[in-house]
Amino acid sequence: MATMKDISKMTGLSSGTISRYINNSGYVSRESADKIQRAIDEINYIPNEHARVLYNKSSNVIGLIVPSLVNPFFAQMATVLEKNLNEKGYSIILYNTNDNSKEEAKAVNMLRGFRVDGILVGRPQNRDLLKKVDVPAVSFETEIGGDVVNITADNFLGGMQAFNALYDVGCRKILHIKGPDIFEATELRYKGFKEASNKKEDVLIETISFSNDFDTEFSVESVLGSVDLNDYDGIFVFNDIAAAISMSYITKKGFKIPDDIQVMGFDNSYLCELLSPKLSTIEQPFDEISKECVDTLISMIKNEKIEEKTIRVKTNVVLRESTKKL
Ligand code: XLF
Repeated sequence: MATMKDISKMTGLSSGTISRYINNSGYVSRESADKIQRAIDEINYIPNEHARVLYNKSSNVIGLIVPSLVNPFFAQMATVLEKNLNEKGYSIILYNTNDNSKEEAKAVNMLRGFRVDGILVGRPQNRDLLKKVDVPAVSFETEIGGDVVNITADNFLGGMQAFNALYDVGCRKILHIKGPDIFEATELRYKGFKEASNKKEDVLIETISFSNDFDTEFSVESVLGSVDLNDYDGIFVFNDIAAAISMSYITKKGFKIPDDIQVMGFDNSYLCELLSPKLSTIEQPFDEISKECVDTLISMIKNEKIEEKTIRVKTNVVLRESTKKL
């Protein structure tokens, strides 16, 4: 493996000059810079990142922990976050935990070992560990406490919007397929949905739960098998991927969407446009959430004062084909 010494030999320049060029940490003449770069290209030199981190006291790397990569919401969030971080000069190390709290704890500790400048974690579970983590940390969607900032869609508002949207298109017997109890976001969606439904007297509401988010072994029969779909004219599902699974089940059972049953998801992931009929949903604005996460984390890294510990981003109703036209 090529080293700085090799570059020094090839260029006749001191290791101090070469180190300043590589770490971008001081003056190097144009002529020396060109010589060094030519040598780097010739021997395919890759800087030792560990040495660079020690030298610069910063890695310009952010640890990004997501609970799922099969759920399009988190895949899309990871994509947007990476793009926004790259634009600010940061790279990422990505961990997927499959909603496993032990894997999440392992990821947090590994990232600290890699000396990342900050951690972004989606739907976290290890509150105590994250509260005492010694690098700036931002959670997207779960309240952690301590110095960890929480940036989230306004899930309570989203739940209310989902109910009102279904009510406005005529649904009066609505089933809510709720997310697992351990997800703070979906509990809030449920509470918002309930609160909005309490304001109407001519509507019947029922709730069942998925015990986990979608994984590749997921069996929809085990959740919806006991439901008599004839009892409902509308279904609000806690996220888009679960809505997609529910839609295929409803169609297989011979019901037409939206004529017999109208369906509303949550996320506004890319999946909505790919389904047939296209899924009406509540939008969690990816770009805005990601931008807030990145700007806040970078401010924390720069030791700037953070005024708000929770930032809620407004959700929006997006009507497509799985609900009737008004
Ligand atoms: O944690 C919630 C549940 O699922 C998250 O925001 C999601 O909506 C992503 O699909």
